[in-house]
Amino acid sequence: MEKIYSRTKTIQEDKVSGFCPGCMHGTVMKLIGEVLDEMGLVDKTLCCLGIGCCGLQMDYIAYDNITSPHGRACAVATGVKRSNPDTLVFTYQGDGDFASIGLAESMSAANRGENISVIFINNGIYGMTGGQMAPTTLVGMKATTAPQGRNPAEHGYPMHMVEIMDQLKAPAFLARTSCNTPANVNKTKQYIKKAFQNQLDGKGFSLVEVVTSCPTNWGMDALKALDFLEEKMLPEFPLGIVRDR
Ligand SMILES: Cc1ncc(C[n+]2csc(CCOP(=O)(O)OP(=O)(O)O)c2C)c(N)n1
Ligand code: SF4
Repeated sequence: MEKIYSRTKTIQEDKVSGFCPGCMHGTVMKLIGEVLDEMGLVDKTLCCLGIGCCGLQMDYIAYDNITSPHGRACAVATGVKRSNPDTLVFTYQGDGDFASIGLAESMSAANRGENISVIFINNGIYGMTGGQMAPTTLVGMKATTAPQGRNPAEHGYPMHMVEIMDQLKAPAFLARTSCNTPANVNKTKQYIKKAFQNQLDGKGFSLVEVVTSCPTNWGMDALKALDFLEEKMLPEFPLGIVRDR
C-alpha cells in the first residue's frame, strides 16, 4: 500500500514525542518541518529554541537548532542572522519565554525589523515548570501563582503580542492563528511559510502567534482543553493577519 502520510525527514526517525496528549507543540513542530521540507530549506536553517516545553523539540528535530538562554531567542537569532545572512533563522518560543522573560529582546528585535521569523506559542501558561501565570493567562484563569485566578487589579490583563507589535513601524508580518481545526492547521502552515518567505525576500521581522492548548496545566483532558481554547482563548486572542507588508 502506498504511504501517503508519514513523519517528515525533519523529525528524527527513532524518536517518540514526549509532549502530553492534546498538546499542540507537536502539531506546530510537524508543520514547521513540512514547510522547511517543501521550501528546500532543511540544510540552511537554524532554529533558536526558547526554554520550556517548546525547547523539548531539540530532541526530535533533525535540523540545526540552538537553545537560547531563557527569553533571549530573538537576540540570539539576531546575531546568527546578521553573521550568516544566507541561513534561514527562526525562533520558537513559549509565552513565558517570548512575552515575559524575553520581552525586551522580543520587542527590540521587532522594533529593529530584524530579518528573522518568530513562531510564538501562546498556551496561556508556563507549561514546563508546572503552570505559573504567563503574560497571556486569561482573566479568571487559575495558575499556580494565581490560585484564585488572574485578577486584573493584582496581575494586570492578558498581553496581546501581535497587537502590541503592531504599534511598531518595522515588522513586516504579524498574524495569529491556532491549530484547533484542520482549516486552522492549514492556515498555520501557510503563515509559517509566509514568514519564512518574507525572510528569504529580506522583508524583515515576521511574527506568527499560535494559540495552543496545555491540557496538563489547564487541568483538563485533551478534548476539554480544545473546548476551552475555542470558548475562552480565541475570543480573547482573535485569529487573523494584522499586518502583511
Ligand atoms: C531566566 C529564567 N527564568 C526562569 C526559568 C525557568 N523556566 C524554565 S521553562 C519555564 C516556563 C516556560 O514557559 P513558556 O515559555 O510558556 O513555555 P512552555 O513550557 O509553555 O512551552 C521557566 C519559567 C529559566 N530557565 N530561566
Ligand atoms: S506541559 Fe503543557 S506545554 Fe508542556 S508538553 Fe504538556 S501540554 Fe504541552
